[in-house]
Formats: sequence, structure tokens, C-alpha cells
Amino acid sequence: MRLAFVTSNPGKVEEARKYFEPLGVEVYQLKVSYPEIQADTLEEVAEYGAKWLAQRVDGPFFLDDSGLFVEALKGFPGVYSAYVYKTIGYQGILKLLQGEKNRKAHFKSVIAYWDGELHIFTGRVDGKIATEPRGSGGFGFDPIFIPEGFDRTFAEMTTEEKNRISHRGRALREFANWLKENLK
Ligand code: ITT
Ligand code: NA
Repeated sequence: MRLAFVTSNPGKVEEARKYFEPLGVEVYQLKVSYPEIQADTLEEVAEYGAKWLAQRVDGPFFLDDSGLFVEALKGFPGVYSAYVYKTIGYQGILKLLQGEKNRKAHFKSVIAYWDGELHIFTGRVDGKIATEPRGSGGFGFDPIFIPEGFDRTFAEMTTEEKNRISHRGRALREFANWLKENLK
């Protein structure tokens, strides 16, 4: 089976590929841009994007909308994560948290799969924001996020390690389980 992943982010593709490879599913990147609406939740953003793409893309596809939610910043950047990453970057988040004791944060990932109907899969990982960036793996906010139970950032892990515990890994697991049940 081949699965089209609509995304502009090669880091996401790499993670989905590594996740699905052992299951005999090939993931390929489909670079079609779609509107990301301003909404309160990742689910709404993902659902709107998937329904918009459904009118324009042939065959099944999935997309992933993710965000980093920092407790001391009342959930910011959350649904604005892509914009914040492009503008102030992870250095900007570190600056906002300077001197802050509460470093708790979580990542959330929403996968929307369209096969004529919409299917939503989600995953979350709790952790904290590091005081300085570490590691060169991964992408995005990975150098400043330390998952609970670890003392390394996501950027200091291999893709396989990150997949085992990450928001996206968990959403991919739900997605893969659903495919197993529904493609018989
Ligand atoms: P799409 O084309 O798939 O939308 P994107 O990078 O814009 O790619 P999102 O809107 O979902 O993706 O991402 C929001 C931001 O959060 C973006 O800057 C990502 O780099 C970052 N991000 C998403 N998942 C991440 C992860 O697993 N680790 C670190 N940063 C992540
Ligand atoms: Na995006």
C-alpha cells in the first residue's frame, strides 16, 4: 500500500516513512499547499484542510497539523506554532520563558486521513522546555523539547526513538491500527 502525505515538511515525512516502513506501507510526500484557517483547535485546522484538499486531490491522502503548547504561556504558540516558528523561532520561545520556573509543555499532533470520508487520529506527548537548545536531529521545536521521563531533547534522539514516544508517533500508531482493522 502507498499513502500520500500532504505536507511541506520533510521532517514529518521522514517520521511517517520510518513508522510505516516495517508495516509494509510506503509513504510519499504530496506537496500541495492548502489553507490553514485560524481556529481554536488543531482538529478544526486539520478538518478544514482535509475537506478542502478532498475537492482537489485524487485518491486517499492524509495530513498532519501539530502544535507546541507551553503551560506558562497559556498554551501559546499552540495553533500558531508554524507562524511562531517562522518568525521568532525556538529562540523566541526560550526568550519568552527566561527566568520562568514552570517549563511544562506538550506537543499535539492531529492526523486527518481522507478516503472519501474524514478520519481523525490524535497524539500527545508531555514534557518540558529546555533552558538551551540541544541536538541536531528532528526539526522545528525539537531542540528545546524534553519529553517526560528523558533528559534528552527530541533533537538528540533518532527518528525511531522519537516516534516511540512522540505526539506524531502516537497519532501514527492510532492511524496504523485503524488501517489494519479497516483495510481487511
Ligand atoms: P505542514 O506543511 O505539514 O503544515 P508545518 O511545518 O507548517 O508543515 P504544522 O503547521 O503542523 O507543520 O507545524 C507547526 C509548527 O510546529 C511547525 O513550525 C513545525 O516545525 C513545528 N512542529 C510540528 N511537529 C513538530 C515536531 O514533531 N517537533 C518539533 N516541531 C514540530
Ligand atoms: Na503548516
